[in-house]
Amino acid sequence: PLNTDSVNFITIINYLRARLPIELSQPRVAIICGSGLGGLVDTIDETKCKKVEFKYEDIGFPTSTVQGHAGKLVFGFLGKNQVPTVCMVGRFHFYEGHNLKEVTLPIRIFKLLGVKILIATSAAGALNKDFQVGNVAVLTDHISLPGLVGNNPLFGPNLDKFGPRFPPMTDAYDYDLRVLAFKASSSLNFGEGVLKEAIYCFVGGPSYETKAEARFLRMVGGDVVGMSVVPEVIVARHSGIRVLGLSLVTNMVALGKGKSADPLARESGVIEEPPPSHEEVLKTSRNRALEMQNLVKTIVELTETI
Ligand code: CYT
Repeated sequence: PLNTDSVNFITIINYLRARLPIELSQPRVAIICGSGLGGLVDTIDETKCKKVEFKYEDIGFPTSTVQGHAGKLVFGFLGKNQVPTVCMVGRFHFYEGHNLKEVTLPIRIFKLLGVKILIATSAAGALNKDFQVGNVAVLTDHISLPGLVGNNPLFGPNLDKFGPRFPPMTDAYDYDLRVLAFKASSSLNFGEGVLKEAIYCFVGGPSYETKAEARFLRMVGGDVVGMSVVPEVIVARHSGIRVLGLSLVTNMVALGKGKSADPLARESGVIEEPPPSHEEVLKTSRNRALEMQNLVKTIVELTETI
């Protein structure tokens, strides 16, 4: 198991600082590149300073096991106004078997590096029928199913240096950053309704939701469902990092009851979304990769204004 103690944070920080040029050693923005957003690091502006990459295995990070999720940390200047940024290309998921301290280790590192804003991107399935594949969910709130029953990344002794024992999660998703997301979308001519404010349900995975589970999540107010984002957001908020959550809708989640085998049962509607597949998720991510890149980059540029 990985060492997620504070001493190890310092080891990692020292390793990074020793290899980063001074201009990049205090990034203002951290971006978690979910499925399909890895290409963002190819748009880093290298006129002022070359980007610096670290493979996760070289810096004592956990290593990612999911297909479509490479593993590296990339430091560089993003956008026309050269915002110092660190990008996580590939993240860690609870379902891979990492504990939540491992999943969120990078966020602690970001805090120690001086990061002020976290942009957490991901893929998600839509529970809300008003959403469409290709929409971008701008997270307004979350429901952490694992968290409600004891799987919270802050479980255990509190790290007082980072934040309080009982941090509030009301308004975890920063209003000003959400405004910037909508500004960026209109300046890129995304069209009305492409961005959708949404409540994100975090589930453990790796199996996708059943239809009954999906109806349950919809009933309690979820708009999208996914297997990431929330642990990182909780740890970021604990230490006062401002958070923007963006989830690309990669599939519509099946919510119907399906066909009944009981001859006495009233026939129920059988028109339904197909079961989700990782291929579908990756395909949508690939199709929308450029839009997501441009959106995130434009938001990063605008962070100068808040
Ligand atoms: N889709 C997704 N559930 C889904 O249906 N990307 C995550 C979880």
